[in-house]
Amino acid sequence: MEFSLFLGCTVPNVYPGIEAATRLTMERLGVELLDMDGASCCPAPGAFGSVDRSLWYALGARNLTIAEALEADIMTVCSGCFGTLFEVNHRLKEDPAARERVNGVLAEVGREYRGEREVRHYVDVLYRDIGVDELARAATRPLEGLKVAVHYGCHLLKPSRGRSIDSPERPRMLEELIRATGAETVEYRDQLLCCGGGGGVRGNNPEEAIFIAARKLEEVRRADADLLVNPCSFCTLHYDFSQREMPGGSPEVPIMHYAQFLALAMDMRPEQVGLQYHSVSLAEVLEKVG
Ligand code: 9S8
Ligand code: 9S8
Ligand code: COM
Repeated sequence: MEFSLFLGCTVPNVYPGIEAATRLTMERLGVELLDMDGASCCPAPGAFGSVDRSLWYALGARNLTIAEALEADIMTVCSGCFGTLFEVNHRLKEDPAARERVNGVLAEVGREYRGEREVRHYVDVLYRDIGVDELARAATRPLEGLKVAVHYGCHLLKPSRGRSIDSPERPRMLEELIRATGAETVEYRDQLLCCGGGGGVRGNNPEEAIFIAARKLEEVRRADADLLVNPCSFCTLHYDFSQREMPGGSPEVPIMHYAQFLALAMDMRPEQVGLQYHSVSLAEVLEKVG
């Protein structure tokens, strides 16, 4: 199995640990990741997609042509990047007129979108291609005793048209992926709500974005979880950073991307996957798993 690894902006700029975790876990599972030289911002679904659709299509399609040249489907570790690249790919495959317009723009830079590749998310590849049984075998350091709250975010499962990853309203995949590592999952109120930061809200209306994150994290605290695990680099950023920005004080919920969590379960060291750089300390969580 091989994929073109699409990193987006948040991972290389803020969380190189998520990149390391992605590469280390996939290597352990025998999946090869190819570098997408020359890739740009996906571009972000909220910030670009809702402002200028033709720019969104053209830049998204340009990134897709890099994977076409590598002859390998894309894998993303950010749900926003997944949302953009999946939607652009899906729409351009279905709509010949849109494809022709986009190819007119791409011709100016000597590229052509051909619709030959699929776009996948890291957790979807783990869940549907590798499978929880194989993951449980690969988890050589079971994370028993940890109580984990999961956050799905918006762009992984929605809009559900064209996606067949999991139920958009009653998903179970992240819970199953967590349990494969030996950890427990806990439910909390408003679990499927946005982290508050996506859709350009963190940039444009930070007070509201922080208010929503605080509300969700208080529920996570109330459910007695040790940490929150999620599949998106941007949700990770918003939850982790905004706890330093909450006017009423922070609920101090440690945050991890699923790739980092899986890396720990595969017996990798916390510093190998950048956990020492998170703004809410993971020390207690790490102590618990020994
Ligand atoms: S790229 Fe530029 S801003 Fe971001 S991280 Fe995910 S969404 Fe795509
Ligand atoms: S960031 Fe990641 S996927 Fe999103 S739009 Fe609502 S939730 Fe957080
Ligand atoms: C969120 C990306 S992952 S965006 O803010 O909705 O564009």
